[in-house]
Amino acid sequence: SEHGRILITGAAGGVGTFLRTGLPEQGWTVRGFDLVTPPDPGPVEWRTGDVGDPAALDEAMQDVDVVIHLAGIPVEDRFERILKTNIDGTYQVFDAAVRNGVPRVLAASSNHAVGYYERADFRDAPIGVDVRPRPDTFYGVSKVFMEAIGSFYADRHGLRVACVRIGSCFAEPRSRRMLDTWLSPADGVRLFHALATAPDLRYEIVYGVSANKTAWWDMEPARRLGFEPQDDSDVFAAQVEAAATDLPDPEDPEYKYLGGRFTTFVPPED
Ligand code: 15L
Repeated sequence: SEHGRILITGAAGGVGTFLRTGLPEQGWTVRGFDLVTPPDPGPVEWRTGDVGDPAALDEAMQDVDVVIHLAGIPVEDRFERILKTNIDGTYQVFDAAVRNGVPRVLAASSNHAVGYYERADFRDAPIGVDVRPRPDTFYGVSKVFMEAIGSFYADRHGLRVACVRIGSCFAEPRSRRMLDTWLSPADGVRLFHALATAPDLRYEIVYGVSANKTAWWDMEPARRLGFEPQDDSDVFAAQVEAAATDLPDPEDPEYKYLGGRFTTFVPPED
């Protein structure tokens, strides 16, 4: 294909499904990797496997130009489970990329790596990508680890790495908070396509949100790498407001913190 082959880990998941659907139209050959094959894989190659299995990753990474690493538990969970799937799994993916000569890894970090920052402190200027991490969950801690190993492998091995602190990537914003944090599926495809092709990428952390009127995250680092968001959550504002069952109380964690209610989540018992 025009650009080459992208391997997407976690390709059966929410963001994975948006990307494996949209990236072929941008000129990529897409190979999906996940624990399961979805009923509707679409125009992609597929490998079934676990990110904890180095041999499965070695096989999946043959003839791959870019890895998009999405596989992982997407919400808060017990530390042992986050450790295995998100922390060790992310190590395995980065290590397999270097071992197999894949030059570029784009990894799905999250707003929850910095979820304890307070909106009230960023009224005058958006929050930058270089602030100290302030994870709001063990899940967020695993994303800080992802950003750290990405930096280490970029410096040590010359791997080209972008870590995307994704906001809320769903078909539509599902809550008032998501009017700020929404990344439309189409903008998600645009963002990962830009990062996959940016010639000068060495190591970057970027935020991943659409051109929302109420967003308060610095999008310049992503724009410098070629991302031009086209969507604005504003078109859903009336619908979201009509469906809301609470008031936008600035002291409610949902509105106070960048990570919203993740700041109050307690990992589930077995
Ligand atoms: C995330 O990191 C989660 O994976 C996703 O399910 C959303 O909850 C999103 O953040 C968010 O902050 O809205």
